Amino acid sequence: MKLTRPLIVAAALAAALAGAAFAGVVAHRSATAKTINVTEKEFHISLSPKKGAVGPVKFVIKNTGKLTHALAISGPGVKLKKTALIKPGKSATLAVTLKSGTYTLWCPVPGHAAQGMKTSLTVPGATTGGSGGSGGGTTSTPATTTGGGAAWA
Ligand SMILES: [Cu+2]
Repeated sequence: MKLTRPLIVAAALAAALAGAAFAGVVAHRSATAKTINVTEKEFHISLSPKKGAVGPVKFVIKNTGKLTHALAISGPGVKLKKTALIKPGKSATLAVTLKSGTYTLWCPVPGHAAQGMKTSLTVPGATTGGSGGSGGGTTSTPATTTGGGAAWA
């Protein structure tokens, strides 16, 4: 069976190339995607862990309910991302790059969010690679009034 060998090598090479391409897309830099598990049922969404981290994140959404659900997310840098409908017992994944701030997650199936399928995910500021990060913004120093009105004399 010498003939099958080149085929196997070719297949392995193709798989390696595909793997490298996939890694390149997902990893971007050196950060590896963390996983946040999302469980959906009537009518509740639970997250594990409950806090996110800055960087690429893979949401793994499992529908443990009896109805079809889905997951939508919006927040800093994410206008709107959502899964297709997830049938009972099925799961889906959603890749999102998180920034610090608060994200809203909800079930986009009409009526479900209103019944409780809505939650939020807090992402604390990055502790590594200080690109701006925390602070700034609200430093509204009140106009220095030292010296009082003496200048008006
Ligand atoms: Cu739902």
